[in-house]
Order: sequence, then C-alpha cells, then structure tokens
Amino acid sequence: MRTKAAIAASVLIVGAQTASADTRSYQGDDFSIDTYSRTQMWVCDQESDGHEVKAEFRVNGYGNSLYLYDTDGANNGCQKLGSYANKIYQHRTIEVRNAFPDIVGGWVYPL
Ligand SMILES: [Ca+2]
Ligand SMILES: [Ca+2]
Repeated sequence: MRTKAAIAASVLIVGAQTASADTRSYQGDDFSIDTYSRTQMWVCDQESDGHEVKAEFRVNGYGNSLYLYDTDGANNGCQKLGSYANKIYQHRTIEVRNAFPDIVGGWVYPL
C-alpha cells in the first residue's frame, strides 16, 4: 500500500525593499515621494476629501521649484512625473484649499 504524504509548502512573502530609500513628505495622509533613485516624483492623495494635492520639488541643476498635481481630490492612485536626468533633492506635499490657506507639509531631503 502506498502512502501519500502531502507536503505543504509555505511561502513567506517579505515586503520588498526598494533599491533607494524613497523619502516621503506627509500632509495628513497625503504624501509626495521620490522614486527610481530620486529621478521620478509621485504625489498621492490618500484622503478623498475633495482637496487637490500637489508636490513641490526641486531637481539638481534647476533653479526653480517644479510642481506635480493630483487634482481630482480623490484617493484613486498617484500622479507621477519624471524621469529626470538629475536627482530630486527636496520635495514637500501641499494640500490646496480654495477658501483657506494651503496646508504645507515639511520639506524632506532624500539621500
Ligand atoms: Ca487631502
Ligand atoms: Ca487623486
């Protein structure tokens, strides 16, 4: 008589660490994040509060701030901009409000 042994293979899924240390600037749950070794900018609305969110960011070699907008006020994915030839060296999240001052997240400086 043959005995069949069932072997349960358990697969451990470990959260993948991205190659670069992506850095986030939060405003509430909304955030901006640099990705792809600081060459691409994302801005992610996580609140569905009707307010537009934008990332203000600066890239090495450019004098002025650049902006990336998530305008629909809904938590439905991130907007992306890049890739840049040079590195993003600072960014922050800003919630845009029409009748009130914008709410500005802290600058972050990705390494
Ligand atoms: Ca918001
Ligand atoms: Ca959105």
